[in-house]
Amino acid sequence: MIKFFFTNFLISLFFFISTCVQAKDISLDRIEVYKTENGTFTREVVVWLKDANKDPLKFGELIMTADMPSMPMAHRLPKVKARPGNEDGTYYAILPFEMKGEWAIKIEILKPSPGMLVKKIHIK
Ligand SMILES: [Cu+2]
Repeated sequence: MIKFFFTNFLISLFFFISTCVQAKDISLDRIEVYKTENGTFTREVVVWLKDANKDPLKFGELIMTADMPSMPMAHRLPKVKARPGNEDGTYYAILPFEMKGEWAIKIEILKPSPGMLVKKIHIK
């Protein structure tokens, strides 16, 4: 009887964990753009990501890039792997924007579940 309950518990736990991992609702809580020492329009982009439970997204793997909505195909920024910051849920990437104006930041989530977030920002 105990074994039966234990097995049942393990099965429920497994389903609970797998549902959590597969949840796709990772959200962008905040984005900040900081000047750097390199190129005129090179900026450090910091994002605050939240998981499905609205907690800071830990152990995420993501790639960031950007383009200008007003100039399709004109720019080809590299795809930069973001590094996690000290604060939970923060990820950093340095992007070499090429001019002033409105840019769309594309955040491609690789882990915990694939997804794409896009946020428009202004480079001054
Ligand atoms: Cu442009």
